[in-house]
Amino acid sequence: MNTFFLTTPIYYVNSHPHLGHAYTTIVADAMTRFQRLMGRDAIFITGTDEHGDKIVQAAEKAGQEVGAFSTVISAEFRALWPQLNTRPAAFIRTTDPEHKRLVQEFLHRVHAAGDIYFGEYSGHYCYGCERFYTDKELEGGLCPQHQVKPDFISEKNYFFRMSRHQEWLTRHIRDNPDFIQPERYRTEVLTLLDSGILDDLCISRPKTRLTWGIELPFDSRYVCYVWFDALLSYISAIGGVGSAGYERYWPQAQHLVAKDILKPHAIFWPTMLRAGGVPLYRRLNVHGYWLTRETKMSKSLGNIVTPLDMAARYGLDAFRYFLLREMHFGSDANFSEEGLVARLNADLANDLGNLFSRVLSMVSRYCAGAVPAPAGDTDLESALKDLALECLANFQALFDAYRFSQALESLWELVRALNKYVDSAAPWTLAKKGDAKRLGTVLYTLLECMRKTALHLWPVMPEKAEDMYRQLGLVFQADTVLLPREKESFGLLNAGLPLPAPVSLFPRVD
Ligand code: ME8
Repeated sequence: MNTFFLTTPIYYVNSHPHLGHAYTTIVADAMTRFQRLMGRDAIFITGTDEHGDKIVQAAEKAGQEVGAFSTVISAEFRALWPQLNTRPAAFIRTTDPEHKRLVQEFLHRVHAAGDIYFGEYSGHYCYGCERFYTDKELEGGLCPQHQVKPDFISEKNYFFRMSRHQEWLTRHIRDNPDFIQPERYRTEVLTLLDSGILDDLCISRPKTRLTWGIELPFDSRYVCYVWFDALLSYISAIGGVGSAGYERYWPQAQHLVAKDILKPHAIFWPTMLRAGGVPLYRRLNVHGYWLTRETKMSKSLGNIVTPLDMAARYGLDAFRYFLLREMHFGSDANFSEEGLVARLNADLANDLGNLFSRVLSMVSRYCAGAVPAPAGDTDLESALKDLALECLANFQALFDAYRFSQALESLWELVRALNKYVDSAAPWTLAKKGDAKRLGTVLYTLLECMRKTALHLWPVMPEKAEDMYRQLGLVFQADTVLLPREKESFGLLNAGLPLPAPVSLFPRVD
């Protein structure tokens, strides 16, 4: 089946959505739109992660009951996505009853299969990370992530026999180079596995310490560890194991996360799936951090960028474009408003915006506002068309591989070539000479390449792409357009089509 299924992390409700969350969800949305244009039945899902100590503490700090607190923040995430023009097919909360049922069924299955045992454990527990640290892992006695002293806790708990899965998981990652991408994260996971330190995973918390969680089906004195609960949301969101949604989408499942949660996705999750008798996901895609002034953006550090402020100030699509263009998927990137404005002016106002306004105003002036008919290519057009097809083929291959920045760079190679072509073909001279045939060829070639450009930009800038289509006299219909043919042929734009009066698409920002 030609399906595509992508998940974002389900975000913790201990803090308000910020640029980091917006980036992952916008990437998921752009990728899903791209796959739809490639002809696939493509969806992405998102949601909120609501159980565990971290959320209880945030609710206490806010002076609210934890359930009510989670509902409010979860609703904030849910309301944000349409405002960023991202369209998840499902929004899952880990407090949803169907999700709880799935987690309990899954725990029951793994327990019955003998992969869960009861044992004593002591260690340094960091509430921020929701995990135990060994002496060796601490840095100067502090949690390496949060730089706080963990509590030393000793208690009886349930453990998942994760260590027994080390061998096949290592083999699976070795044999399937695509399983974890980009390569550096695959290497990181293999290095971790090769060091042979895969422990069993503590998957319970005694209710004496934490009640805000899903009760273990085989011991009502305990709730489930938040990660064992959260990861299963990827399956409950599509209806649970065996459902129609599961049959349709799970075989193509891909995950999208930042590097902070590489280990749970690369190690906990595949071993959980194997233990529960569920086929593994296909691919884990890992991106880097957005930094502000060289440090990771996070609520505790107080250097948050609010996505809606940026969208309101510079336009949503310009913001989406910036995020995908600026970050090389896999590496960290710096966020600054100066950087955003510079890109907006250079790429959007100058390169793309100028191309549209120059060409459209010439069509309006020289061709009575209708798409002219082409009449035979010269070497100039042949070279331009070769370049266009090459750029579009590159764009498609790179975008499909999550290399968004390079994909857009490739598309801009075309945009810049089109601007150069305007200069060298000089339609104004042809108009003055009364060479209607050549003028028709030049302007038609430009309009057709602009249509292709707009179409390829739709995943990243949906509203602007639709505006561009309107400017070209067309109505954008995502479900009827397929990208593959666009890198092979020209001429889908019909001559004679009347165009509306040109408007400025990307005004400069000062
Ligand atoms: O980890 N740069 O939730 P979370 C880039 N609930 N991306 C960032 C970012 C930054 N500075 N900050 C956050 C959790 N993100 C768990 C996930 S999944 C079963 C459970 C994005 O709210 C990025 O996608 O801490 C990162 O992986 C995620 O938010 C972490 O969100």
